[in-house]
Amino acid sequence: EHENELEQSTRDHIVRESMEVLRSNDRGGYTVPAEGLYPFQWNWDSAIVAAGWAVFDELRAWKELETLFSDQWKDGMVASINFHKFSKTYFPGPEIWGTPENPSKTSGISQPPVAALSARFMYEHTAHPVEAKQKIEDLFPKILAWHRWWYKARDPNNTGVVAILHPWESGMDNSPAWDESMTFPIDPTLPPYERQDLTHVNANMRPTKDTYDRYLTLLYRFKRENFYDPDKLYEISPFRVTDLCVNSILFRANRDLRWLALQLGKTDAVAEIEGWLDNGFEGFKKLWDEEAGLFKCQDQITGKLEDAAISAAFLPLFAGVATREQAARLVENLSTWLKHVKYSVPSLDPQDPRFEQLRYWRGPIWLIINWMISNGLRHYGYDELADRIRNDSIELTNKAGLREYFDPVTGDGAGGTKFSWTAAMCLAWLD
Ligand code: 9WN
Repeated sequence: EHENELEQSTRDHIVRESMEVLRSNDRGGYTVPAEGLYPFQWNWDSAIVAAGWAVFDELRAWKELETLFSDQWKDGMVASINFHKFSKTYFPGPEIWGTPENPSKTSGISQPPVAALSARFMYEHTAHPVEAKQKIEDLFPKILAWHRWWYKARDPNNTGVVAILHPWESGMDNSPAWDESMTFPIDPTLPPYERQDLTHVNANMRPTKDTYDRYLTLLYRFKRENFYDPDKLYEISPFRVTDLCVNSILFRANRDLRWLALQLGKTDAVAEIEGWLDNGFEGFKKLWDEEAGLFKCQDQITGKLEDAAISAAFLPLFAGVATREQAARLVENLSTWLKHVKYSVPSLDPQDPRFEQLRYWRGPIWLIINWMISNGLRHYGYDELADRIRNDSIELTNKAGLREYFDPVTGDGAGGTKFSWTAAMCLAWLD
């Protein structure tokens, strides 16, 4: 009894703190991921944060998505970063990206398309259905245009799965899944640059200099190529990978968009989205590694499956695209991983020699990925494992606070502090 009360008061404290983090990271219509470290509006962060706002301020939640789509490109792309106000605490900022469409106001690449998920979540949980329906009416064509962009710009050969052309597009920047595809030569004419991330967090928690040189090699190449013209980028990019994170989220987002289309009676759109789902189901088959019992990312240039087993291998459960048999193999693998670390879910198989418990997407736990995996496991009936991930996530935030990510071995917090999407997950998922 006493313990329950204690637990309740800790939970109340986290909820209050989470609301406080969103309020203090609010820059008027959009929320920054973390003060200083990430001073602009990031795409998938923002969509997740909208679900957090929805728990205590619906109007503000809709506003988050509206602001995100206010900088949508004419061709439908929604950029990874929207630079609403000037800041010099992040590199590369608008002066480096130099995109054409909204002069210097966004980056020139995209990020995992979470928006449809949040829009559905908000519509399903609304206390004001009439107003919410209007919001959905306005947002629907914009989200649809963004999904169309993914297929047109990033799957011109209609394989059912889309490419990312930069590791930043996956949201899992320095994942070992890109190691083999990030071996193209570094541009020898790369202008000298100064990283800002290292002024905020320890170097051992961030990507290396070599990795940053390659991020920038791609950026400058895309900028030279007729200012990020997506029709050209797909052909010329030395990095072209089928990413499990973007594709699982896109698949799930299509299911949610289809649901929204049904609410709005948009039958043409329903048929179009069903076409994407059917193709997507076929496309995912190529990403299954039967021997490993895992999904893998694929280098589209060499055709090889990437060897790294990463947390995104479990995201097809969240998408709902895995078969029952595949789900059973995934669960077997995940259970083995968890024998090697204290907390779930590490971003890389802890048995991989490249595993680093603190370096960003090469080992640490990210709460948003935990939410997706746990949600997927529950959908396939693996409640016990889903609960384990949820309980670990609660323990991590109780113990370490609303950090950017967490050490799977010690449970310590790492990266940025007062982190918006971690706060949003505490509000929308863990409470
Ligand atoms: C580059 C904001 C973003 C997240 C990404 C995460 C990190 C940026 C960076 O921070 O990426 O987009 O500079 O490290 O990898 O997933 O959206 O939280």
